[in-house]
Amino acid sequence: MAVVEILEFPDSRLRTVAKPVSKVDERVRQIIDDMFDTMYDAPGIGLAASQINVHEQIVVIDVSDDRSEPLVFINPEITVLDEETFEYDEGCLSVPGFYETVVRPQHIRVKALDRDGKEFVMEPEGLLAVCIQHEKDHLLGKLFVDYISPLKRNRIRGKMDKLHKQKSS
Ligand code: QAP
Ligand code: CO
Repeated sequence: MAVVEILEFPDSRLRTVAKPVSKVDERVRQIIDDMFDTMYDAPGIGLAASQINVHEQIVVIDVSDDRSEPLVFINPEITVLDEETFEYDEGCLSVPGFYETVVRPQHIRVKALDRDGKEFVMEPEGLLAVCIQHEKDHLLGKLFVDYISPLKRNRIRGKMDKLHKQKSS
């Protein structure tokens, strides 16, 4: 069991674009295990490897109430199926304490590899569809606060900077 440190906004390392995983082996499965330990400990519903300073395309998610449905997405590819959108008050383990409404496509298809390196396709709905898009953004160096107004984003940055200064003094 390894709970690891989660990078927090506005850490510039969160802006790194993740590389695809070329081989799903024991090394990758170790990263996945650390990610689940860290996400369940937080607790959170989704975590991208970028958030633990591993810049490879790995996402873990569990949106179930009893934390019994772990999902792994390696090298996830998202296609938008239609024009419909969905609004959700999103949060992020890298921006703790802040929630903002984000509008995203509602109907998507996701193609990815599982923890055995086997390809699968799913058409997620509701919170799971939101969460996968949020986590895929992390792999691209993007955060949910990028979708809100610069004024709100700068306010959050100011508060996070203050928190980080308090922690380090
Ligand atoms: C991403 O976020 C997500 O502020 C996953 O104090 C969130 O697990 C996708 C968390 C909402 C879609 C909708 C946030 C924990 C967890 C906090 C999370 C906090 C403690 C966030
Ligand atoms: Co996040």
